[in-house]
Amino acid sequence: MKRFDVVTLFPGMFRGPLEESILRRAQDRGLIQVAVHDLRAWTQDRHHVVDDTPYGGGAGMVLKPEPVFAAVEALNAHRGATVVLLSPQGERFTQALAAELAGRDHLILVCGRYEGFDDRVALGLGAREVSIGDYVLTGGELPALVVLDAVARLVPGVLGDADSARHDSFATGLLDHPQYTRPPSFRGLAVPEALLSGDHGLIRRWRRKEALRRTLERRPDLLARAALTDEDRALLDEISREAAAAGPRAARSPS
Ligand code: JCZ
Repeated sequence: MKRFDVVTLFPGMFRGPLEESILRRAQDRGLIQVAVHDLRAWTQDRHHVVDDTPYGGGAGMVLKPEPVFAAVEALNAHRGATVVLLSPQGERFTQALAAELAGRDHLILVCGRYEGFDDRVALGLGAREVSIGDYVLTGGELPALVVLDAVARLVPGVLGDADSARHDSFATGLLDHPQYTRPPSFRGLAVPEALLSGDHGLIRRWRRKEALRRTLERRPDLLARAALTDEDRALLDEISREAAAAGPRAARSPS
């Protein structure tokens, strides 16, 4: 059983996502345990104050360290948890980090608000600061859900056979190949012939080639790091020869 504790000023933001679909089923089956805690429960004063003005002046408010320490220390009485603070200043969340966190028994995800945490929180709690991407959100709640979802689906048994049989895009290092389902022609657009051929060797090769093509076009950064086979290099050669033959202005889009 993997345990997730979430500390937030807005517990209501977690209800929907945790009560649907795969995360709901994983909890029902006892594969993961998720508890969402209101940070205000760890304040001591009558008005449950969690924020204060920043030293040095300026706009906005900073989360006070005391309630965050009290929450994490209460939830981590046995000292074995990995503490994650969601913050735009954190290390980038990747599939590799999701896999690393999936190996831990207990994660405490702490969601910031306002201008973020007092900087002594990360150091004092030995916490990892994590960012889900280079855009600014209103708080750490949606990032915490992203991390929880990405980690939970890696816990053995959480994905059904149908889901887990499927190779993961970022685990293989390439984007996925295009997918199609019925009908074979839709609004004048045909399903690629190879997929209708019933020839499994042809289908496998077509999929690998289209995965490489997409990755080359959309995420050349991923392609540069991917472990490519000799066949992959031959397929990429085909792709660049096709592109050259089609002419410099030919793009694979309707425009
Ligand atoms: C607290 N604003 C915590 C994280 N990747 C990412 N983008 N934005 C955040 C984030 C924003 C926040 C807080 C106040 C995380």
